[in-house]
Amino acid sequence: PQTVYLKDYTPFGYTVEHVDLTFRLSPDATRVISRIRFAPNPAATDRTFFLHGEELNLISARIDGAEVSPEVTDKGLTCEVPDTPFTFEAEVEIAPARNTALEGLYMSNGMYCTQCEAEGFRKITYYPDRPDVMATFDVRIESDLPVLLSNGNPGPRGEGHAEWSDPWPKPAYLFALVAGELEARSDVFTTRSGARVDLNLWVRPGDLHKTEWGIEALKKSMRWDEEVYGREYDLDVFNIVAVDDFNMGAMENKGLNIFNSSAVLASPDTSTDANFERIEAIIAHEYFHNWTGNRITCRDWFQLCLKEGLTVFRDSQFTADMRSAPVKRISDVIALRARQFPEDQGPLSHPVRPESFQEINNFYTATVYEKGAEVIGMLKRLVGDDAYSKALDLYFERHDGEACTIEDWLKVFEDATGRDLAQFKRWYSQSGTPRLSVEERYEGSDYTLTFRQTTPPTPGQAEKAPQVLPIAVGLLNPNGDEVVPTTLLEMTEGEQSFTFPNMPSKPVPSLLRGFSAPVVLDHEASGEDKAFLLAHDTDPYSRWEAGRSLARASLIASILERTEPDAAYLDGLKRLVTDPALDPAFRALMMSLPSQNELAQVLHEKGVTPDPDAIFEAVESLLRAMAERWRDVLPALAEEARVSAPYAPDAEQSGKRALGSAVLGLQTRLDGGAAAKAQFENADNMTLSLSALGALVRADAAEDALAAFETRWSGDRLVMDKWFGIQIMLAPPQVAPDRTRALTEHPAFDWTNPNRFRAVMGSLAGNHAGFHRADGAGYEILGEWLSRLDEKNPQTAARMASAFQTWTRYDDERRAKARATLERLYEKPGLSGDMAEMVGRMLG
Ligand code: HT7
Ligand code: ZN
Repeated sequence: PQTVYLKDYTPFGYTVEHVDLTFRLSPDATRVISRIRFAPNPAATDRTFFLHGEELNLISARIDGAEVSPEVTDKGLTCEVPDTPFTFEAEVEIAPARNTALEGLYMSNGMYCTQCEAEGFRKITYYPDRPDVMATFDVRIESDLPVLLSNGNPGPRGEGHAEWSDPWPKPAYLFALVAGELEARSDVFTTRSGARVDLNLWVRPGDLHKTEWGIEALKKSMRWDEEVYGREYDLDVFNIVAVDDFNMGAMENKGLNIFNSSAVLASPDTSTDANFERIEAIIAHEYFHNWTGNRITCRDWFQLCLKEGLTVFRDSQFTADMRSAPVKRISDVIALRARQFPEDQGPLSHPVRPESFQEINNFYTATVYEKGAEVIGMLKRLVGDDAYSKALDLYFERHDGEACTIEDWLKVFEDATGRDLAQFKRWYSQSGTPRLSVEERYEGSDYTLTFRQTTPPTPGQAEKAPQVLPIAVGLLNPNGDEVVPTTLLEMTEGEQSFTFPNMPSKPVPSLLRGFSAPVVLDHEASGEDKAFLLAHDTDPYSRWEAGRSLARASLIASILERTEPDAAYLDGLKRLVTDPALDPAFRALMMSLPSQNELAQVLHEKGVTPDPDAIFEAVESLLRAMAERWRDVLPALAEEARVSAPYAPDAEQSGKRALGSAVLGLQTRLDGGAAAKAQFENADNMTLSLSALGALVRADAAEDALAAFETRWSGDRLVMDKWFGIQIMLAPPQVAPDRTRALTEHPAFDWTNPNRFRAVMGSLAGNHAGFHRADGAGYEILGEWLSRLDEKNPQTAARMASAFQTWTRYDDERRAKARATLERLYEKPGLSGDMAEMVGRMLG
């Protein structure tokens, strides 16, 4: 595979004025007829006429009506062309029914659909398949299927054909087509300037009862983007389609979003509160792309964070507004530490804006998305809310209709605020997680904080320069009063001190409030200071982090020194968790412990080889101690968490159920599963049913419940994904690999469906001690299945291979077994480029 470099960017030699496409749909022989109007690009010097095209059967090609014979390779075609504007026409044949990679035009349960981001359009027809080539598209679809959809506004519809016209210039990756026997839930949205927009959520017959939440989420998103960002929708219709076979969550195609059914379909019977919240966020995310991604797109794929980081940031703001802002912030930090930190601290580390890649599909990562969003959050903190709004207005005004870069993005902030962002730009080019250490000094009445930042070397980047760190700090008096409210310190040096004068006594610092920068804070605060912050901090994130840090310390001590769980921490936490004045959702978050993966990373950083079994045991014994010590309050907490109103997936009810689920986990450690069994039998919604099932699986007492669940839900693919996943994810580690193997032999293990594959293999990878079982069985199973899936669907297989990204942390025996699995994969004849890049990077 070839490596592509950001520094080599050159514009395409031709602009595209307009594209006409005709599709004659047939599962094994779809004809695609294209008519593309090209003109020499005055901004380019290289006039090579190369059109991407892969897995296409070229039937004929014409330039200005005259037949031509282009030179065709397995990557595309080249051709002699005039040096004045011309029309290129091609007719190709493709086989959607044989497309198992789910890129380009493919079939899912008898329905045609497309996925063109990042480079799927080249599997539909010959085209300059790059995001900086933007054009208007007219599409005609010929098929007897009842529903025929494409981008833009609908044109004439006749017997066996439909036409669509998209007036907004777009890159090919936003092209979409859907055809099938579908039904819609429809609604109408009126924009704030009075335009009517028809909304449709299309699903397979039988799924209509799962569409209400999606349509409501869409309307909320449309209104929010008008109110908060001043962005209105710009077509007469907005279509969403649910598809069962999909490589990722969803896709923001112009006017025709395509969703993995797991990311849009919901009903109280079949979906958990977490599903409802995720769906609301993904619908918002894809909708927000209409401006941040579609109207303003990326110049090249190195700029992916331009649309993804910004759109994740916008969807987080939306969720914070719809639900609880502190709960959303803490959840985002948990997710960042679970997904992005391991990536940034291991062999797959790369900058938010990568400088090279072999396969762009491998860079739809937590770093580009979530760290990309954190970078925007820091920018907003540094310039302030008003300046952020001004800069965004300027961005939309200046760049509407363009394909942009991170330089364009930063320039609007520089122009709107007068700030120099040269140093800030390092957040886009330097990989790795900065570590921030702190020293306190109290002299006279001056209180001084001295910070030091260092970023460990990452692949290809040995030396790191200091980055701009916005550090939000508050100071508390020993009596618990806040003497200095949240203040933003702007750190730009490797080492920097900040003094607070006139402090009557030595305060307790509350550092990095709101997680104001995505760093690891190395602060050796005393146990008393942490307990004090747990009790008194006014910043919800810092309060949560104080508890988290006490839990981490207790767990590390019990792993390394075999100490008993920290009783003072458990008592402090108990006071907080039983405080009725606090939001139940926040209390549930306070009860969650650091993940086993995070503990492994902490040990690794301390120079200790993590033992997954010891980590598992330490977590279990802390939870047992918590259950014992809180025995007297658990019934009242369970009662407090009970919801008597009819089910609603709102923040209030979900918070209560989250608290109830955490409490049930503890109760199960005391009663062996009696309360969980009762909850399972009486549950009238999936949240309660699944939390009970999870508690039973963890207690190894779920046999009957799993059988009953399977009988009830065998006809619902999305629910069966939960059934497959939960019994592996929460299995006792020793049985997890064998259970995984047994489930791969279950008749419903349709492994070519990405959701089902992820439910099984992703859950094995998520069972830390199970995946890293000492005999290497976890590595072997995953390796075998990755190898098998790679032959059909390289994109999904390669993404899942990142489960191995931490393999070098562990002991010699585990390392040898993981290495052997990775080497076997790497040496497999015919391995995809996607997988070769991922495994190659992990082997180093
Ligand atoms: N922009 C979309 C990314 C995406 C994607 C990328 C590669 C291959 C398949 C894909 N499906 C969706 C989704 C998003 O971030 O909104
Ligand atoms: Zn996105």
